[in-house]
Amino acid sequence: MKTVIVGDATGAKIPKHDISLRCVNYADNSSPPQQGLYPQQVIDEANEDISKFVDFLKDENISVLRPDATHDPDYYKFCPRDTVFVHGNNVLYTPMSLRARANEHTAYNKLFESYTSINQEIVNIRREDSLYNTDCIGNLKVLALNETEPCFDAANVLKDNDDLYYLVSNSGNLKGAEMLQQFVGDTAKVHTIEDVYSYMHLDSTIAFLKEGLLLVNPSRIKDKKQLPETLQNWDIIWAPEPIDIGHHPGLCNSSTWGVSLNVFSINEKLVVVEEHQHNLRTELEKHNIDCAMLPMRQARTLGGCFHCITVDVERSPE
Ligand code: DAV
Repeated sequence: MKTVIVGDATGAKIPKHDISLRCVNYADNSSPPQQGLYPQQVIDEANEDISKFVDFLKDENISVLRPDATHDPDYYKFCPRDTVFVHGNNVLYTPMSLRARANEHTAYNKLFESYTSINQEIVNIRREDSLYNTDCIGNLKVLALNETEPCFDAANVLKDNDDLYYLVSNSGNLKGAEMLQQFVGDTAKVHTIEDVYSYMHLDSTIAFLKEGLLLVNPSRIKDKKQLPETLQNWDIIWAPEPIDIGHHPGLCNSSTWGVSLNVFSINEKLVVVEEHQHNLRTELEKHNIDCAMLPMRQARTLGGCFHCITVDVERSPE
């Protein structure tokens, strides 16, 4: 049985405006919205949809861990995938790109206390102004992070057993990939993916469905050759155009792909998909993958659908 962490929208905030928020989240030249809690309706709807998802996981005999209820986040605890990287018995709280997320690991680290064999490591970095390159604002070709120190969100990484795929983007620099390689040592190989997508995270660009089968975003990857060599002989499902579910007015942290491609795989034959993505469902069913269609109404507002709001701990409690 698998164990999964599922995020919580309680206390989700637009943080204090600073150079990190401007460069990492708003490099597309839109301005950050006013600092403060997300509207209560956004938080309530997100938590209602999360409850349905949690019930579904429990019905599938999956144990669900939730973030520390007493933790009041500076940003949020909605997307544990962004923060927590699990590899075997090792948990790495990555050196995240936003200053407001520097302490986000405190929402999760108690969850692993009962796993005596799990080793947790927190990477602290300085996040000085020199880490951020303001030339990225309005210019996709310039990335937000300089190479002054390793910096990456855990969601810049996807795992296929001992091959780790790392997106170099506004939320992950090359030094971060080197640090990740050092962390896993010779137990795994880090493959970088570059010049594919400048913004946040890898999980709206590719999704692993099963060994040898990949779901790929054709608006970002036009040719297999843009993938690391180890993935070039895989079968690819080119994802159909997403259905836009919209977002709260003035508050948007995700493209439409961040909803549709952001599927959560229960096993090789079953994935959780946002309930409006019927074209995607048709494609997946052609490959004998069933889709549980569930709501996540605030996925674009808060910047996360079923993959982002989870982390597979990949082991049973002892
Ligand atoms: O496509 O806007 C959404 C964030 C995924 N963690 C996108 C990325």
